[in-house]
Amino acid sequence: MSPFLVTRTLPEDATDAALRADVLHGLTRTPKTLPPKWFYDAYGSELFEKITELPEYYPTRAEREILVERAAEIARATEARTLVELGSGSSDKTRHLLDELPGLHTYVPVDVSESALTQAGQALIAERPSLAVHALIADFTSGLALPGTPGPRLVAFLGGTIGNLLPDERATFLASVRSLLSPGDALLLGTDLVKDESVLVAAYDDAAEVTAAFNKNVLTVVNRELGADFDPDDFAHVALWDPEREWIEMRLRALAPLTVKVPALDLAVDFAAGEEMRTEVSAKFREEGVRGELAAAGLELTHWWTDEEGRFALSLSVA
Ligand code: AVJ
Repeated sequence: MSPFLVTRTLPEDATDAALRADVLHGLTRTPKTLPPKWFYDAYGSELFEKITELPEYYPTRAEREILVERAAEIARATEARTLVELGSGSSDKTRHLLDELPGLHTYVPVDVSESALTQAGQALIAERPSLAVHALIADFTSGLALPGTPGPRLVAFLGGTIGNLLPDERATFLASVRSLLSPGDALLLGTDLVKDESVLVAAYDDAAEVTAAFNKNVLTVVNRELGADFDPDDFAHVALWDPEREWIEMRLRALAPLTVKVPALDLAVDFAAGEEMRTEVSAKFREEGVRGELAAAGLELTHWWTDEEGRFALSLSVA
């Protein structure tokens, strides 16, 4: 049986320090913001799994359709011996890829969640005893170092999560991914595409209100971790399409004037009635935009695949 290694490059207390910094910064600026990465505690991750099964939330199904359809082609184009997956979570969709990569030697899932990594890693090892798994507990948005595994390497960043980054953050992120790649290596990137506003808004404001619960869960996370006294019922879920910037924004709107205390930060924050706090940006893309952002980071787009309905794209690019 091949080894299952876990390397932590993230200090144990990094998460706590980052949450404090994000909440302090986000609640004291105008307009107020909280970054989307804090949605994903155990309950938030469960809610996200539910979102992926909603009739309105098409991205997960569309991306899986492309992966199933194109996995063999991706394997032929890359001949990858190492698959690095950024934000691997449960490594669910990755299985389609793993099954089609006959020469694969090592799988490197990268995530901030140690529990997700160990669970997914153990399961994979059991299914594929010849595969080496080297999990990295790391924040892939800040300076990643990869283990010395055999090339060619394929770095996968799926789910459309790149859309959670603002344009300047995307540029920094893509440049840092580029710096990990040697000649012959490739990046497989999942991007949700611009489409009809009603389809986009419904995907982020579903009838069963699962996304509303997911959005409000960030308040529960801040309550638990920093002793804050947010009442989720004081806020309404808002999802809107910004046609200039071509992104969906999720916000929480205060239903009445209120003051929230955050004891761990020695902070009291006032909300005006109707005040909206931004909790997520989910950018939607076009082929030319993706090609341009990749090129700006020194990556050349070589393949562009969409689902049958043209809702979502996977792109392959090389250094
Ligand atoms: C996991 C970041 C791709 O932006 O669509 C789902 C998260 N937010 N519903 C997305 C999300 C609201 C999702 N990503």
